[in-house]
Amino acid sequence: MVSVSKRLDKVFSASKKARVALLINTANTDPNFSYLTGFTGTFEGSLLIALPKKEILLVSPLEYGVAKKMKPKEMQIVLMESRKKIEATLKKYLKGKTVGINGSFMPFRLYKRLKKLSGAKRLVDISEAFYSARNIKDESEIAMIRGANSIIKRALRKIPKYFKDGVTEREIATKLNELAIEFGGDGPSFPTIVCFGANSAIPHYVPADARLEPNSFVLIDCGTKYGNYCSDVTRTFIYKPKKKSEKYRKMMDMYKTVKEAQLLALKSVKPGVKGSVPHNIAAEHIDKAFNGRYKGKFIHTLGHAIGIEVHDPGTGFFPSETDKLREGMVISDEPGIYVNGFGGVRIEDDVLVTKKGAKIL
Ligand SMILES: [Mn+2]
Repeated sequence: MVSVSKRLDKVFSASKKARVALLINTANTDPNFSYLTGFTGTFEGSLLIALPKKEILLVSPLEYGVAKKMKPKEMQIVLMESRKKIEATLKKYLKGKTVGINGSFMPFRLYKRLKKLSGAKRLVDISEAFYSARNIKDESEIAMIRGANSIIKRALRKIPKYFKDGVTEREIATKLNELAIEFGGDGPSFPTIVCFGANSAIPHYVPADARLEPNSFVLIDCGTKYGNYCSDVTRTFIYKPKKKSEKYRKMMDMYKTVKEAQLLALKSVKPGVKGSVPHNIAAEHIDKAFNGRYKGKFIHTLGHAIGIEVHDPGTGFFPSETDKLREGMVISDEPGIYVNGFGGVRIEDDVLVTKKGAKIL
């Protein structure tokens, strides 16, 4: 069960600037709206007034029924029947006040309109307070991320059944998305990446019409949404390996090196350790392997926070990260080696920081 009171506490204790917040959804849902309501679904145009102990949701007739049914106990629902009613409600809570908004999401056009309509003294960006609240996941968030992981991993275990000579990257990507939905996912958390052969050397490749050939890499980076939360997992396969070939041996050298880097990084994760440490351990391992054969071939950072957004605005495993790891953070552990013209290997799991160390979700 989502504890909205605890989330409100976390946000307002991190916000020095405002004691009331106003969030609005556009065609997209503000991630912080999801955080403070626990609602899944769009709620387009809905306005949320958040106070330290309660919330007022202004909702259109379209979603009034759903909101009534799903609402947390701290929430009062107001139907947006007319402009007058909206204005009166906004004024009641916001007039003359300093009001916190999510500056990372609210369009400037709406900002101006809402400032006028609410009579607020000023609107200030408190997105940092939301980021700091969302950086440490609560139990229900961890349960959702775990669910999103188990669904996508089940799809990834099944996908090799569909590998065959001549199948295209697009076909495999489509199948993967289908499997994730079949297993309970709410849709991809980002466009699925499938790359065959040398295409796997491009980390953010877009699947196209390349056809699968024996003895080549299949790299799949994918995730699903589950109850507002994301997973982000990468697996690299070798299709129909020719075990005596030179190419196979080279592919396996890369694979082993990446797997070792991932595990070494994982072992270093515990509360109190700087976020840069796991990255540096993985990078150093890759740079030194096989007498420097892969030096400089790990071309991205080791990991980013995961939550409502697939790249959540939290502490990560970056060389420049000075934050210390804390219990309840969820961060990806995704080293890779990319050799242009030959191929790439990336292995990615989502990791929960616990008292005892890292736990793969
Ligand atoms: Mn990732």
